Amino acid sequence: MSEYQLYCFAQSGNAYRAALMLNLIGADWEPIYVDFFKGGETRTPKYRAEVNEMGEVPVLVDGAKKLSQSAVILTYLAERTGKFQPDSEEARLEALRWIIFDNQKLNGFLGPYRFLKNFARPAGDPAVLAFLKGRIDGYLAILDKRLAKAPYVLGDRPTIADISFCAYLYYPAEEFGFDIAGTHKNIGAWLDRMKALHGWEHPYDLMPGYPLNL
Ligand SMILES: N[C@@H](CCC(=O)N[C@@H](CS)C(=O)NCC(=O)O)C(=O)O
Repeated sequence: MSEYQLYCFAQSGNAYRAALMLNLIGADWEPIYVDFFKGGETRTPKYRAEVNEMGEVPVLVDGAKKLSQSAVILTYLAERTGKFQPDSEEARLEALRWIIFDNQKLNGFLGPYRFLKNFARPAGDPAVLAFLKGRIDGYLAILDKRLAKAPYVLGDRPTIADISFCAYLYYPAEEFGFDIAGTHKNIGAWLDRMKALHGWEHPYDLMPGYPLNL
């Protein structure tokens, strides 16, 4: 058995953060497929009792330990391996500041936007989508401005803050109806830099469940 197991599915950008980190650090890991769409697995009493009481992916299994929340998983793996770890206490707090912004704001809005547009039945209300899109545009501008200053979120080298921000940003532009990399040149160049890292893989290749058969 691999050293780590990750509960995940291909369409989850939240899970992609953890899967990407595992691949970038060269960890020995395997995915455990969670049937979110058809089986509603995250909402079953069994999943909540045995895997994650919060009813979410990703969940990282390391022996007897089970960790959820991608920010916790990224922090755990960075502390264990020293890889993608910010290099001072000040930098660690700065990374945490951006990771919380990412979780709550940028990818916190992009995830539901993409879900409502592609997967929700009935499809998302246009007024809700317009509200989310307005917020997303504002958050993308903040990240784009930040990345105008340095190649990575915290400076000259990639850290867990960068990996967190990758969550939904490599999914196809058609799934959003707008082209993030094409319209935000600093984000586009940064996504190319992240993609060039050894071990990078696209979420649809890294996690099971694509294509989706609904
Ligand atoms: N802040 C969490 C968000 C996790 C999350 O929302 N995961 C979604 C999938 S993308 C989920 O498992 N949802 C379960 C449900 O709605 O039942 C993280 O970063 O790990």
